[in-house]
Amino acid sequence: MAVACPTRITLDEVAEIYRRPLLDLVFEAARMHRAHHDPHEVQCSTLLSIKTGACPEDCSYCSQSAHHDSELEREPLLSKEQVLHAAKNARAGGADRFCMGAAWRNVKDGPEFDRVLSMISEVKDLGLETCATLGMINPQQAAKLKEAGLDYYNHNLDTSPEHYAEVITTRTYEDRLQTLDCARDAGMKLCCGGILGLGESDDDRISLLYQLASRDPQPESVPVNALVPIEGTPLGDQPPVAWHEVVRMVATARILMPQSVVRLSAGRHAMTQEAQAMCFLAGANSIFLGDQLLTTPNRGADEDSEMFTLLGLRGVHEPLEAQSLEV
Ligand code: SAM
Ligand code: DTB
Ligand code: SF4
Repeated sequence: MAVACPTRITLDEVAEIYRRPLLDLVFEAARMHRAHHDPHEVQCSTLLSIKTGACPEDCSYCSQSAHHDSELEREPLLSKEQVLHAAKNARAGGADRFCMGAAWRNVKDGPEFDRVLSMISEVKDLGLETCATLGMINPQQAAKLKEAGLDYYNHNLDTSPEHYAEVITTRTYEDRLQTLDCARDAGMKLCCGGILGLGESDDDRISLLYQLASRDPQPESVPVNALVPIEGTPLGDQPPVAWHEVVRMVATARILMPQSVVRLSAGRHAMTQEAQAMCFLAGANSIFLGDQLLTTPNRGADEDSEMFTLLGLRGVHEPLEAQSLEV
C-alpha cells in the first residue's frame, strides 16, 4: 500500500530532527517505530547480481563501473535456472524478498529483458516478493515489469542533489527521479535510499532525507547503505562511516517516513552487533540476508540468526528445511 506523504515537511524541519542529541533522536525514533510496526519483525531480502560489471556509468563508489579498475570479474546475464536456484536457496535461508541487480545503465528491450521478466515471474511463483534494480526504465518497461510480477523497483537517490555531481556524472538526479516516477506510475512499490560515506556533509544527508521524505507517496522501502570502499574506485580510500552516523540516519529516516521499512543495507558487514542493535532500536526493520550483497560480502546467515535470537527479532519468513524446496 502506497503511503501518502503525511504533511509537507520542510528542509528546516528535517535538519532540526537530524541534529537532535543522538539519544533523544533514537528515543523518538523508537517510539515512532513501535507505533507503526511490530518491533520484533525484520524484513529480509537476499540480493543476487544477475549481470555483473562492465557498467557504462561512472558511479564513483561502484565496483561494477567500466570507468574504474576494480579487478572485478565480469559476468554476462545469468540464466533463469541459475537465478531460480539462488532464489530457492534464499527462500530456504529465510528471505521473504529476492532482489535481482544488473549492472546496466538502463534497460534495453530485447531477449535479455525478456529473460529478466521471466525470472521475475518464476521467482514470484516460489512465494517470494520480488525486487529488481536494473538502472533507468521507461514507462513501457515499467509496465512490463509490473505485469511480470515485480513488487519493488530499487533505484536509489544515493546522495543529495547538491553533492550528486561529485559522485556520478553520467546520469542526472532528474533522470533518477524520472525512473522512480515510471516505476510508481506502473503500480510498483519503491525501494529508494542512499549511501553514507561519499564525502558528503551533514547538510547533504539532511537534503537527501528531505528528498526521500518529500516523495509523495513516500518510498515503501528505504535502504540506508554505508559505503563499502572498493579498491580501484575514486572512493576506495574514503574513511569508514562511524556507527553513530548510521544510527542517526536510520533514526531520522524512521521519524520522517514512519510507515516505510528502513533497511540497514550495505556496510553492515563492518558494524558491530551493538551498533546494529542500536539501529534496530532506532527503527531499522529490514536487512540483506546471505553471505553476499552484489559484489561484496555480507554477514553470514549464522551470525544474523544468532543476533536475531539475542535481540528477540525474527524474519517475516521462518527459514525452511532446504530439502522441502528441492534446492
Ligand atoms: N545499476 C543499477 C543502478 O545503479 O541503478 C543497479 C545496481 S547498483 C549496484 C544499486 C545500488 O547499490 C546503487 O545505487 C548504490 O546505492 C548501491 N551501491 C553500489 N555500490 C556500493 C558500495 N560500494 N557501497 C554501498 N552501496 C553501494
Ligand atoms: C541498495 O540500496 N543496496 C544494495 C541494493 N540496493 C541493490 C546494493 C549494495 C551493493 C553493495 C556493494 C556491492 O556488493 O557491490
Ligand atoms: Fe552501474 Fe549501478 Fe554501479 Fe552505477 S551503481 S556503476 S549504474 S552498476
